[in-house]
Amino acid sequence: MLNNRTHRTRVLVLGGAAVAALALSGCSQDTLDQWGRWGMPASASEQAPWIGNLWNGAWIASMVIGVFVWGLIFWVMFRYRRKNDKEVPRQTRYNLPLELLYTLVPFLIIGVLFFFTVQSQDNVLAKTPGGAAHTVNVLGQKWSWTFNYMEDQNPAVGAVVHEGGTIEKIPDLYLPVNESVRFNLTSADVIHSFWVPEFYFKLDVIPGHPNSFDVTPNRTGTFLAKCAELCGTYHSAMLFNVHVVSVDEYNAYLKGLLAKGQTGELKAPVWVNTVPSAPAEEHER
Ligand SMILES: [Cu+2]
Repeated sequence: MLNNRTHRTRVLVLGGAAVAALALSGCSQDTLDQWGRWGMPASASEQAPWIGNLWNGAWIASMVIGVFVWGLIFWVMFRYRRKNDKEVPRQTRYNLPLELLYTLVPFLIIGVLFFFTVQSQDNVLAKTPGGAAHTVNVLGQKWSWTFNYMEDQNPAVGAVVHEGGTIEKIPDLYLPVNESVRFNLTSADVIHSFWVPEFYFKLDVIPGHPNSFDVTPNRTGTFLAKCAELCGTYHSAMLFNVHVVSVDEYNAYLKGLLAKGQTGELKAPVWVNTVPSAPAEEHER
């Protein structure tokens, strides 16, 4: 009997391990790394760990509580299952200390999560002491983005330059690595949301209510960013590419915009009139 059971357990464990190995061998290292971050992309900013740690911590706390609660449920199910028709347990019962405990413990859990949420929020919204090294004024518009690089104080560029996206052409946003950037977000029409997933950060772009935040990109690369607020018919077209590059490449790119005559700050979208009347399907991404 015991041997049989041991044998069955061994078969189950080996079978489970084989299935797990097969499932995992289909994953690339990237996918495995992403599992380690509970689904988050690899971060690319100095501020991202505040959100990353909050995300990981919340998942771990949820798992611990989940396993504990599932354990209690199954323990009660088996321990107090009906064993015969004569003995029925008392159907009404209370336990004051236990009831106080399960009322207070959730408040404690919420309190801990609240503390870490506020702490992370304060840190990702903190402004760079003495001001950020660069300023980008972002205009959200139906249905693209305009980026104004306020680089008139930057000797390497010496001017305000801009790039405006259209619904046909996704705009590029260049950022210098390891330098702080202040983003000022304004909207020309409806509420959009500025979201670079690798920065673990998004902020609403609200008409009549300028929002701003500072971020320091710390990993070079090209990241696909987007509008994270369902803002209208062509919301799905509101993508933009973020290129985090060296300071030299950043300055060179801005000088390229300067050479093309894209100077001054674009405060109103001139692109709105270019929205085509084509069916929405053609623009789904
Ligand atoms: Cu939008």
